[in-house]
Amino acid sequence: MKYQSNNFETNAIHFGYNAQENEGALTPPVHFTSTFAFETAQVGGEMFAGEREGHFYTRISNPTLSLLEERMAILERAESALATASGMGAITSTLWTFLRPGDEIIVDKTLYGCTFSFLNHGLAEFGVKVIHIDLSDSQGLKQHLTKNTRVVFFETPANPNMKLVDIREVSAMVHEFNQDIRVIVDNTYCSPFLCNPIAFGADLVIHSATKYLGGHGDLVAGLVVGNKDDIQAIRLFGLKDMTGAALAPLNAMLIMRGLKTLALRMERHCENALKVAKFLQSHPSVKEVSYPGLSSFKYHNLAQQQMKGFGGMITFEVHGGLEAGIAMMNQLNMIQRAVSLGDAETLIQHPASMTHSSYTPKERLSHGISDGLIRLSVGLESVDDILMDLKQALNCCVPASLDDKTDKLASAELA
Ligand code: 4LM
Repeated sequence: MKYQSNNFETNAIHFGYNAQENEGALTPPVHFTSTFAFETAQVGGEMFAGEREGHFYTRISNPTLSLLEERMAILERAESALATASGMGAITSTLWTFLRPGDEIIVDKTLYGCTFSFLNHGLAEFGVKVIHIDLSDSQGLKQHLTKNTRVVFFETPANPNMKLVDIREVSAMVHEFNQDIRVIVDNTYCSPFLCNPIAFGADLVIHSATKYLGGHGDLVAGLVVGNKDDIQAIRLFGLKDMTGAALAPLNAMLIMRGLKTLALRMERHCENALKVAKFLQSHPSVKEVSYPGLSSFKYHNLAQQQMKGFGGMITFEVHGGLEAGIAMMNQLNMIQRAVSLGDAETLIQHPASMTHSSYTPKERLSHGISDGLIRLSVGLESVDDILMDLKQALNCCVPASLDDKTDKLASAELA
C-alpha cells in the first residue's frame, strides 16, 4: 500500500511511497538507468505499441521520475504530472504539443524573458499567431478569442512586475467560449503550496522546479501538471519527440528532497518578504514597491482570494532611477546579485538588463517592465540580516525624495 494523506505537508513527504516495498529504504531509491530490459521481445513490442504499461526508456519515463510526478500531481490537486529538464523544457514541450501553424495563443503581456523569447522568436516563426494582451483585463480577452485560439497562457504573479491574473475569471471566460482551449498557468512564483490553479479552473500548470520546488539553487528542472490525457500527449509527443527535455533521475530525487520542506520554506519566505516589503515601502529612498501582501498593492484583494500566502518575490524602484538602483545593488554584502529565485539565499537582480533583456526596450515599456525595476527573491536568512543589508545599501547609494521623506517619516512616527 502506498501512503496518501489529506494534508499537503504529509503528502509532500510520504505520498506514493512504501519503504517496505523497497527493502525498508526510508528514502526512495534513485533509478540510475537510461534503459530497461524487456523480459521478452514481445513484451518490448507491446510497451512500444502502448498495449502494456511499464518503463522502457528514461526520456519517456523512469520510476524515480514517476514518484516525483505522482507527488506533484497530488500537491497540485491534479490527475497527472510530467517532469522535465527545466522550466523552459516544460513550457516548450507543452506548447509544441497543442499548437500547429495557423493556431493562435493568447498570452499575458508580462512573461519571464525566455518564455517571451520562445513565443516571439520560436512559435511565431513557425506560423503560430501570438497575441500579447493584459489578462488582468478580462474584457480585452473576450474580443481576442477566436475559432483558432488553442491556448491561453499566463503567469500569476507575473515575472517580474508582480501583476496578478484572476485565474477563475479567465478560465471561466475561456471555457465558456470553447471548452477545448487549454488555460495554462505558470505557477512558479507561488509553488503548489500557495496556489492550485486547477482548483480555479485552469487546465494545465507549469513549474520551473529550479525555484521553490527544488529550493536550494542546485538544479534546473521543470514540471507540467494536468489531466491524464493532456499529460500523456505532452509526454509522448512534446517531450519524447519535440524537445527531448527529460529530467535526470538524480535531480528528481533532489526535488523530492526539496518538497519535504516546501511548506515550511514557503511560510518563511512569505513571512520574511512581508517584513522586507513593509521596510522598503517605508524607506524614503524607495519610490514604489510591488508585493501582493501590501494592502496598497493593486492586486492585494485578488491575492487574498487565490493565494494562501503572498510569496517571496518583491519588485521595487528607487529614487534616482536606474543608476542609483545599480549602485545600491553593488553595495550589498550578504544579498547575492543573481538571477533565479526561490532559493534559501536572498537574490537580487535587474530584469531589464538580465532576465528580461530579450525584450526590446520598446517592448519592455509597453509590457510594463520599467528599466528601473529591481527584483528581490527574499530568502530564508534571518530577516534582520536581510533588512540590515538593504538598509545600509539604500542609505549609502540612493537619494531620499524630500516629499517621500517627510511623508514616510511622518507615517513611521504615527505607526
Ligand atoms: C528568473 N526564471 O526569473 P528554467 N517560468 C518562470 C520563470 O521565472 C522561469 C522559467 C519559467 C528565471 C531564470 C533565470 C515564471 C525562470 C524557466 O530556468 O528553465 O527552469 O525556468 O530568474
